[in-house]
Amino acid sequence: MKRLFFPVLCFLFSAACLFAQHSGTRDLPNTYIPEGAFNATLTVNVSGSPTGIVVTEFLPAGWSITGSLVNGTPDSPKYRPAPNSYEWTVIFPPAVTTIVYTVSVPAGASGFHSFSGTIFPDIPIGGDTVIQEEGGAILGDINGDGEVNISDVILCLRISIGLPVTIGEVEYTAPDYSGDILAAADMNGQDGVNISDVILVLRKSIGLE
Ligand SMILES: [Ca+2]
Ligand SMILES: [Ca+2]
Repeated sequence: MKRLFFPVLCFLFSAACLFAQHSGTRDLPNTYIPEGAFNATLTVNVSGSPTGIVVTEFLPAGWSITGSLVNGTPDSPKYRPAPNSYEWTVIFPPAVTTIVYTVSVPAGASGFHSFSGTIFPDIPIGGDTVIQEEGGAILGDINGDGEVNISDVILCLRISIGLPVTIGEVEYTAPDYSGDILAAADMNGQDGVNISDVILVLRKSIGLE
């Protein structure tokens, strides 16, 4: 039993290190302009005193990063074309590490687009994920009447469980519906339309988002 003590202690110690995770939040503007540019901010809370952290952001196809500041200093991320992503390696990161990057939007962009990212190895970056075209449809306004209310919640719920929806006397059916409907219903820009999106539409309809 005594002989087991040391390995068990080692295991618990390394497990504690594994679970001491970094976390990150993305801040995006609400809207973009095709052929325009905007700044996005990543705030990473660094756990412990690592030698370095690696932060990767995945951008919509055709969108690019034209410059970035890491803790206020210009820094060029490593670009990977497939998937369209940018990677920063920050050596001896401060406890709160900030990455501000400038995004160039392609001319043909329209509708909603989503961002995602990770802190190595696979910690997802939270915060804002979706950005929409300025003057475009409202996220969550599935029937396109200009507001997000209980009708949209019901439509989102029906889409999330694959039921047909009728909007403006046109019936749309699973799984295709229409691109605009799915884009407006996919509130968090990930994993298609599911119960998480229904909750987000509900929250928006009562002014909580
Ligand atoms: Ca609506
Ligand atoms: Ca979703």
